[in-house]
Order: sequence, then C-alpha cells, then structure tokens
Amino acid sequence: MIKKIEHIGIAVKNLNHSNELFKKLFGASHYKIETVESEGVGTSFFMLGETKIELLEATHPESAIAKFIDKKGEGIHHIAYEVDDIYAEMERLKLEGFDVLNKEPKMGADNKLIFFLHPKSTNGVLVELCQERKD
Ligand code: CMX
Repeated sequence: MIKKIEHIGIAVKNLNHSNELFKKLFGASHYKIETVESEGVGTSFFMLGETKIELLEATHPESAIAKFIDKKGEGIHHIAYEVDDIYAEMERLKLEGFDVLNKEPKMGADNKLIFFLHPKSTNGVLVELCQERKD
C-alpha cells in the first residue's frame, strides 16, 4: 500500500549553491548531506513540517541527474512515495502494467530501499517507491 509522499526530489546544478538558496527560502538549513555513488548523486535533505525535500546534484556526467538537467534544466525530478511493503508493491505495480525500472529494490539515500517507475508509464513524472530499511 502507498502511504504518503515521502519526499520530492529536485535536480540542481550545484548542491552548495542550492543549499544556500533553499535555506533562504525555507528559513532552515538542510539536516543531512549524503552521496549515493551507485546512483551518481550528491543529495541534501530539508524537512518542512512533515514534508521532505531532496536536492540532487550529479556526481558524474552519466548520472541520471546530469542527463535530466542537460535535457530539461533544473527542476522537479521525481516524487517519492512511501510504501509499507516494497517487495509486494513492486509485484503489484508490475502486474498493473507499470514500467518498473529495477529488478529488485536497491539502497538509496536516507536509509531507504527504493525502486523507480519509468515516467513514460506515469504521465511524465518519474515515480520513486521507498521504504525505510529496517536492519
Ligand atoms: N522525469 C520526467 N521525465 C524524464 C525524467 C524525469 N526525471 N528523466 C527522463 N525523462 C524523460 C526524458 O525527457 C525522455 O523523454 P522524451 O522521450 O519525451 O524525450 C525520456 O524520459 C527518456 O527515457 P529513456 O530514454 O528511457 O531514458 P533516460 O536515459 O533519459 O533515463 C530514466 C530516464 C527515468 C529511465 C532514468 O533517469 C532512470 O532510470 N531513473 C531512475 C534512477 C534515478 O533517477 N536516479 C537518481 C535519483 C536517485 C535518488 O533519488 O537518490
């Protein structure tokens, strides 16, 4: 079951610059910075009440974020939904006909198991499904 929006991911060219920009916007600093080499991203997280915003910067030119910015410019990159059972959701969404981009859930930022749905199968919005890793 999908429970709620866990975070909104925003692609940025320069994480340090955008951390300062969003600090001014939100009146609060990011609470975490994390690099996820397997995804080719540097990330920072801001918490606004119960809403989490993730900024993502590419760590190399082949990163999904570099490709996204080259093509579309900076902006909303994905919406992440929290699920209660990520393995069951993966099977359910496959059966529903969505284009699931990963064979298995994998480790993402912020101690989450994640997988993605291709934006072509979700009205043009890249969807991330995530669940807190328990062990
Ligand atoms: N949102 C909406 N559309 C997107 C998109 C995004 N984030 N990224 C790519 N697209 C669109 C492209 O504009 C292109 O559209 P057109 O065909 O109309 O020109 C199309 O998708 C391209 O699709 P593709 O050729 O299959 O593949 P790409 O090489 O562009 O890769 C995607 C796109 C989504 C499959 C790839 O980025 C991916 O696997 N993403 C999941 C992993 C990821 O994004 N990791 C970084 C974040 C990690 C984190 O959150 O920690």
